[in-house]
Amino acid sequence: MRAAWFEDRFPVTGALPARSHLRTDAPAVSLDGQWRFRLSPHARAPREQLAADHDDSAWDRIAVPGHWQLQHPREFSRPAYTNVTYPFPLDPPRVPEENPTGDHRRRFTLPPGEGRVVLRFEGVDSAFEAHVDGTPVGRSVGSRLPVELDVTDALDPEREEHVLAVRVHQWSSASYLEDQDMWWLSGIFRSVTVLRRPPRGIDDVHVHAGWADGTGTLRVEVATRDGAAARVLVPELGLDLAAGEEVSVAAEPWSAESPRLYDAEVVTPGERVRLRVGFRTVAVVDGVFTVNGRPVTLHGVNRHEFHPDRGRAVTRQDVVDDVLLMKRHHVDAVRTSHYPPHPEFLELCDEHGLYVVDECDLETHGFVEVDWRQNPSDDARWERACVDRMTRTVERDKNHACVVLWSLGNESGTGANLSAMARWAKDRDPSRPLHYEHDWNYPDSDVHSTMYASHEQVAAILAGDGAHEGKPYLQCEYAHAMGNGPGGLAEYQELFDSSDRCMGGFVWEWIDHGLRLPGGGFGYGGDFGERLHDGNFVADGLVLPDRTPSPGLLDYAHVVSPARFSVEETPSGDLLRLTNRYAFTVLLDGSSSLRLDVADDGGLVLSTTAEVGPLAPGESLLIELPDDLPPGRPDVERVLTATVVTAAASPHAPAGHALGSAQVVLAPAPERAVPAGAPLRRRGGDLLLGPAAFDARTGDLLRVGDLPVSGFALDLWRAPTDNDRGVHGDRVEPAWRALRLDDLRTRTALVEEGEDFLRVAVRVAPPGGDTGFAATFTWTASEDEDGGALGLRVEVAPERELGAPLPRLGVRLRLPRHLADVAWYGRGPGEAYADTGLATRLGRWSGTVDGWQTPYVRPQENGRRAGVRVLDLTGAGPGLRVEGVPEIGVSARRWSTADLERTAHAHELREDGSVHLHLDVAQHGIGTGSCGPGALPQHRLDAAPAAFALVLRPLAG
Ligand code: IPT
Repeated sequence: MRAAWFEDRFPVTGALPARSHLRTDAPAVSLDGQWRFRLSPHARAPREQLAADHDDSAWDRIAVPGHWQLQHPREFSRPAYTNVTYPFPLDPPRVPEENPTGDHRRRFTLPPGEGRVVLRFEGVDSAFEAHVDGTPVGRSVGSRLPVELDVTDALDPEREEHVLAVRVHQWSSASYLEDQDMWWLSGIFRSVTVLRRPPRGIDDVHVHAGWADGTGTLRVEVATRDGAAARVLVPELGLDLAAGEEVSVAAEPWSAESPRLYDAEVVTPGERVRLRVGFRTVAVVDGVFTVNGRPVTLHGVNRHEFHPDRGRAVTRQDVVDDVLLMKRHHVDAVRTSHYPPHPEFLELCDEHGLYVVDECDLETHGFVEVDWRQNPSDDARWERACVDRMTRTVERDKNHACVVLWSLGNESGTGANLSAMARWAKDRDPSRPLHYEHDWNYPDSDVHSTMYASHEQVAAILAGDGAHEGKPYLQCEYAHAMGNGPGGLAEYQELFDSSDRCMGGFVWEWIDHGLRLPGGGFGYGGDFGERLHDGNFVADGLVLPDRTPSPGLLDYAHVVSPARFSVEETPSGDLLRLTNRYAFTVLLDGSSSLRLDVADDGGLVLSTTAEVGPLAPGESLLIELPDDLPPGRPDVERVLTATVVTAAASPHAPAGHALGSAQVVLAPAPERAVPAGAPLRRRGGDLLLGPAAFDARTGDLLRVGDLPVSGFALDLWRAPTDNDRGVHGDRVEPAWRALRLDDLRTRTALVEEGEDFLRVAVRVAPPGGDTGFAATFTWTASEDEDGGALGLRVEVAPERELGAPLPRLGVRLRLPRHLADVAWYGRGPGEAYADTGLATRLGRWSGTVDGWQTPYVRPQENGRRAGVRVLDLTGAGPGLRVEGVPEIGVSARRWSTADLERTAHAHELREDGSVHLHLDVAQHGIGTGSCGPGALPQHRLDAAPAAFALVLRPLAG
């Protein structure tokens, strides 16, 4: 069979030369809205459907921009997710017969005025041909790249309303170049516009705006029509220049910290284009990445475009939401993984201040599965297609101050076509360094970039392993934010900050791509009937699918906050040191101030603003304690919280926004005594000890006060997190499964009735083996007016070396469901594990059991509150107080660990009528093993003899 047009390696016809995305006063008509739509399972849909007068009145309606899989899912065309594997045979450039094809039709009227008529498509996935009034006007590929077609000659002068028919094929040669880790979703998913191109108008603009030593330089090249002359106006700077003329001018620089923009216009007799100019210079100097002459560390995220209902058809509001959320959380850089974003995203990054690594729409990752045979990156027949993609990326986005690097693409192996792209980009735009990660000789990259390098590897690189020394070092992806986590952020940041040669990193990734399921909740790979898929690997963001910040985002915000604190030991005790991590911005100069709060057992005793500052970029100061601090008391824990807060509102946050915060314990809590002294008594088959009752035969805890308790047991398991599972990284779950830690059985070895204690010894072990754990629970109690208190000492020891860390070390119990409310003094308000929860603070918090759950798209261990000194569980009935000795980790949920583990989606978790309370002295760290290193050695929970204690008290209902 003859190849179809879209199986040509470079099938683009009729496209106008690529140019910038411009704001112009030339008339235009948006074609966004409802179109007619008909889907066919193959590419051979009747050609008549493209004819001007074809009757489409019975067709479906479809929203453009949009994906058809999300609006008209059919058995043969539904959302499908693969990470690396192509969902079709590797037979480049040919594609299978099964090629869903959507015909899209609508009527349109012309924008007023004279001049050529151009159709601009901002993004069509993956190949399309367009017909105007029945005449073919062009074909294109390049899903996340714009294309313009001149349709003037096709317009039927007899018609008042013209007819546009667009046939879109899901699969094409281009699909081989678009193997990004995301949903396969097709259609006209970005805007379509009809443009009038006025005579003597402006074809393109190229802004060159640099900045050094207080002076901006500006030159704007303008391509005009019909030989028109162009002027460049920057009223605020009093500039009125000819196109191409270069000036030096005293201007404020642009940076992500201070995104100063100047409104400008380019004017010809036929057209006026509005620009926003940011003066800035980026350069690599002696292996250091600099902006306006200063070394800059990027605190970045990888951003896919995503919305749970609309897929990659994001609205301006979605884009605004992302930018503001990022800024609020101190993210200052975005890698547009792995394609140029919605064009307005870059306008917003200019305006609000985000450094952008603008990545070309190229990924051929799936060829790795055939040892990179036939990889398009290294086959000359694909060169034109590759270079065309780079051209369209650079031409579209070249005028944005925010774009500080170009990236050739992602995970496309190595090859000559990448070099051709790099040559083209360097030639066209020498002002920006280039990035490419996957050729580890870095012939085409100005930066030494890695993905998911462990802390150890990063340390080795920064210590100067000799390789690529002239290039700044960047982790273009790290800290895989899948499910609970990522852990290890603080340690990465410490490394990044240790060397100017490090230009920072980009967390993978910004948002969970969970698609809303018809019945509610968010779905992932496999939920739409795909046979080939990569499950929930698509849900690996710092925000949940609905953009709720996950605990990982709060941690990241803490770690990359510009006001950074460290604890310093001094002769007068531990103090906090504040460092200004901005590159340009002065702290504590009136635009921000340092607030100090002192709390005793969580109760505020002093709140004051420190009279310190200003603090220049890079400088630090030791924070002294306020003079008017009331004397401490030996029976309370005293904590200082220092926070740098803004004085004025910004577009992304109200006044008082924290630029960084930290705590230091000024006086530790006194040691908490484990209650003792109350006699053990027998009543019937029960043993009574202080407020508690036990089963005399089994030693099981039955009641604390009036509160029934069941299922008390040693608790060593957790529902594995995505990072425990480690699909693409250091996994710990297989070892846990091999040890059968998820299936432990208990034998009660001893129930010892002491005079004032009850001791229960158990052996806990998995089936099939001869190794287990010995645990002893020693219960003691005190009696006093308010009902007394029950103490528990736990001693646990593995019988042998396990060869793996333990998931958790603690106890669990089941409580009645009325215990719906929680109030605690400990770290909060959010969840925390050994290497996460960096943003949590010691304080008094309250909430609910339901609110304690973090709805990770795939259920897994979550919601643990750490450092809990005291917790009250209350509701309509008797309550329970839990005290740590001195502190404990707590989770409470309405389902068991087993249910949490076996449920596939967050919305499918069902309460089982109890509150399951888990109290642990430690859990294994979280790490980022879903793609990268597991928990660092210092965050491992090694199985070794351990002891801990806690206190339970009844609370009146
Ligand atoms: C890396 C990809 O670049 C990225 O697109 C994403 O897939 C990420 O991993 C994991 O979510 S490739 C990885 C297998 C090293």
